[in-house]
Amino acid sequence: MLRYLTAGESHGKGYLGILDGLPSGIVIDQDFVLDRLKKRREAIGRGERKNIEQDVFEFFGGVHQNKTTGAPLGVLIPNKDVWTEEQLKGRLLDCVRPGHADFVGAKKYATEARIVSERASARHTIASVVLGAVCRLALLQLGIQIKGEVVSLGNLALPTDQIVENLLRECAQKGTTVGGEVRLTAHGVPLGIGSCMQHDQRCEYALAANLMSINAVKGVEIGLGFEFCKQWSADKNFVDEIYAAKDGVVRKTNFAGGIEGGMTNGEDIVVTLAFKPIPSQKRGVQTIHIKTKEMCHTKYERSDLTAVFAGQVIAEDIFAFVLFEQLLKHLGGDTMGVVQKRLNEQRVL
Ligand code: EPS
Repeated sequence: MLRYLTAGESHGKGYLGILDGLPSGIVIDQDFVLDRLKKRREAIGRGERKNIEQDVFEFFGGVHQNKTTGAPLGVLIPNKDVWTEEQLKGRLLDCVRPGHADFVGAKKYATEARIVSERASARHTIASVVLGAVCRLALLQLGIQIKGEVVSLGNLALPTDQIVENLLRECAQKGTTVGGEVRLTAHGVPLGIGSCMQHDQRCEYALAANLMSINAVKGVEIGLGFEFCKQWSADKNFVDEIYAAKDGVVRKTNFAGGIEGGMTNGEDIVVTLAFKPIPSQKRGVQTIHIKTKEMCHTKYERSDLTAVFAGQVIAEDIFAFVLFEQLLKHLGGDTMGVVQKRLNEQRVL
């Protein structure tokens, strides 16, 4: 079973990640992983934190001579913006920020909102990106490619660079933020991963759960998703008809997003994610002081204008984790050699 855990806080020492259940023999290209971190850090719409952090990592076990050994893979990613106890106390977030974990978390854990927000911060995805990037390298080694794209920002579909720039400038001027959609595509996943036999063996189960876990994601669609209902027409059937061709079977459409009956069907896996606008608003929003219950406005803290572009990087790598996890669940194998051999057999189906 492939699984991962992270620990760490946004302004603490840094983050730890552990990825357990990897086969041996994944070739680790450290520059590739660093580039994923750079893409996350420098994504469009990020706040000033990107100018402070370097986002470098160090493996802490599980890798020898640039290959996974089969042992749990550990990673350490130090923060540069580390706060002292005094700094934490000076930034208590008593006027709790709606939309964040502040109010619920402070009540639930009987602590300060700031302490909760430090862990709830989307910065923990820095560890998910490193671990997901390792899975992505494994998928590449097996001939499976992943792609991500921002397909909408605010209410605008397929925004051009100019539209993005204008929209973000407007957000900055008005002190607000914007959400959007990210589409993920995986090419080269063989037929038959996942199962129709139990609810928790269906491919969508793992995809939706993992991708919904990303901060700011409020919706996951597989294939046509909600458009299956919105685009209804008595003249269309929205099924991916099957044709016999010289070299196998062909589909002319992929409404199902590559999954039928909970199993991959050999077509591209297509998943779309909805990211909400980041709830931190420069212009402030109505709330209460958590201790006095008096009404107040949230205080502005530096924040991102949109999570969508950084979210794309994060989502791609978590998508890689889910696909590799599903693949290993189905094929098994302690070494990449065995995984590759079994994958080749699977591709013949
Ligand atoms: C983030 C760093 C944070 C936020 C962001 C994620 O930095 P700071 O709070 O120090 O400016 O920019 O967190 C959120 C947007 C959020 O809502 O949690 C990072 O590196 O990912």
